[in-house]
Amino acid sequence: MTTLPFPLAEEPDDFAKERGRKLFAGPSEFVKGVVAMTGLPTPDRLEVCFAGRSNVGKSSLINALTGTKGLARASNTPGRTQEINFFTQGPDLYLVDLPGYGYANAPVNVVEKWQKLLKQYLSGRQTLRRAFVLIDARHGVKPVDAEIMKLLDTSAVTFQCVLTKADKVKANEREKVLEQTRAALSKHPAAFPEIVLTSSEKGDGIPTLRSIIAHLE
Ligand SMILES: Nc1nc2c(ncn2[C@@H]2O[C@H](COP(=O)(O)OP(=O)(O)OP(=O)(O)O)[C@@H](O)[C@H]2O)c(=O)[nH]1
Ligand SMILES: [Mg+2]
Repeated sequence: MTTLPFPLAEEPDDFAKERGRKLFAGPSEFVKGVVAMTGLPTPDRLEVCFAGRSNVGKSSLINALTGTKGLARASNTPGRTQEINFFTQGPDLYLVDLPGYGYANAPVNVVEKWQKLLKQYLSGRQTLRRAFVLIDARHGVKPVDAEIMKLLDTSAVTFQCVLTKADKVKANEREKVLEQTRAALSKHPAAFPEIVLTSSEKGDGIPTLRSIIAHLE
């Protein structure tokens, strides 16, 4: 039997799951939205960020992880989250909601400004332990996603692929997307070798992702 590269992350055992649950049982709060590196909060705790195309479900995932509806604004209007938004999770963690990329109607100067800020953030944030790159489980890795992964390869941080909206795909479609995603990830040295399948709507994969975050050091 051959082992597939980039397997789906397994469900954590009870102990690991409990650690994740505990971390996210604490309060979460919006800290600030940032448009320039100078505005970043003091890097005094561990940090993880969520990147992905507009509408992929970044804000919804943060809401699901924290169990706080409406903490990160989720909407039907792509491109709504324009700033780097910082949230605390308990006293020791920042969750960072990055602006969505690949928004077709964004003016060129806006895109350039955003890319510059993202680059600076990803390469210059010492406390950033992992970047989660969200990919729509219906669509797989698009060229804009591959661009971001390339950028992550050159920054110091490991990225992990999270498939979103699992509730919207049938099993056979899911396998196809997984295959495509694995092929795309295998081109990126900074990719963490496990994929997390999630549904913010149904809660699939949320305890797993909580546990992954709780075990980062
Ligand atoms: N069915 C389903 N819908 C979801 C899921 N996650 C997000 N959505 C929907 O997808 C849309 C976009 O979600 P957001 O969380 O706002 O996406 P985003 O990535 O933060 O978007 P931007 O901030 O514009 O970059 C919303 O209508 C959500 O309700 C999911 O797991 N399942
Ligand atoms: Mg958002």
